[in-house]
Amino acid sequence: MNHLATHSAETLAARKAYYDRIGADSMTPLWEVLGALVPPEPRSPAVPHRWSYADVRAQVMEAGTLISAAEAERRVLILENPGLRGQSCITQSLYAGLQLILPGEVAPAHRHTQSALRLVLDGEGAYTAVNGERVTMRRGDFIITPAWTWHEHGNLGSEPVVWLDGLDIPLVRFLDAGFAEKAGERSQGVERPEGDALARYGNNMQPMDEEQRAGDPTRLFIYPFAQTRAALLAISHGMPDAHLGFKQRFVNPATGGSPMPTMGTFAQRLPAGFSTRPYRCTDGTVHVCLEGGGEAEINGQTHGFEERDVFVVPSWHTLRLRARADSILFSYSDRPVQKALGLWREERL
Ligand code: 1HN
Repeated sequence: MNHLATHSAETLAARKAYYDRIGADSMTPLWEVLGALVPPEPRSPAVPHRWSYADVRAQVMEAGTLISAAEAERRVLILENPGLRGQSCITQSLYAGLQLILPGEVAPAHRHTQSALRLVLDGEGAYTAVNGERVTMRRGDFIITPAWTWHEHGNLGSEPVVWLDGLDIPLVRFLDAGFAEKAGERSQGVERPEGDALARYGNNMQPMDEEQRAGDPTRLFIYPFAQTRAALLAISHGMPDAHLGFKQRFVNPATGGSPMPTMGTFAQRLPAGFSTRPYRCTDGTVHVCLEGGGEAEINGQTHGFEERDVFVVPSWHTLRLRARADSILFSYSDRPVQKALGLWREERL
């Protein structure tokens, strides 16, 4: 709409009457909404936000007194973006939640077309099982549940275990492409010993008779933090990238592509005292501080973060990170989707 034009009350009334009439036939004029439909640059309704782990932990523990993992199916507190309340979203395309499993509990097996990642934050003794293989969850481990794989969780230890779930729920919902199924039995059978997938797919080798296509999810479903951390430390010589520090993307080792087609995953080391130059990109990104702490300046507003805190940087918001101590951050976004569609952009300021 041309806001500079002045119109008589008569013209405006005639238009309004016309809009009402066509509205009754499920039509609406483009010229009233064109600017909002194709803005000059991304204007996300999502807002920057940080969740303090100390606060969330207390609240998820309280949930542990109110409902069992079995009754809840998954006992999770969703981290809802304050700009998108009621939509189970942390960005327009992504979901995040903190899941609690208490000693002796089982979260029963199911599968869905949504892909999931787990980032273990707190406690020891839990496992997750993916397609018949269990993996012990250790702090900082990054574990994947590819689309349509059976998965369940259990806690065989003596302490509560908490991890972050990252899923492509809002994206799949947007596409109306979601299916889900519950397993009849509570627990899937164990078909292979622990460590099988890591040995088979995580050692620069592949089985002779398996071909993976670009975009296929990884069969390596655990990226142990011990390895990620050692790799980040080993590359931390010389100058860090001015905008990213020492940052690596996780890959499906069979294809070089993202471990999951819908979510890109990253690990980053920032030496103590290091500040990144301002950076923005079109993929709204969820960050988790695994070690250290510092500050995220997002569009000029400062959000402090400590170990295990989660913060979200919406699309096209300018980010500067400052590390107070040697820090390791994990992050995830919808970057592979945007890249596949030719939409992804970044700007190094
Ligand atoms: C799910 O399957 C899990 O398996 C966690 O632990 C969170 C959120 C929405 C839909 C499915 C899990 C989920 C979820």
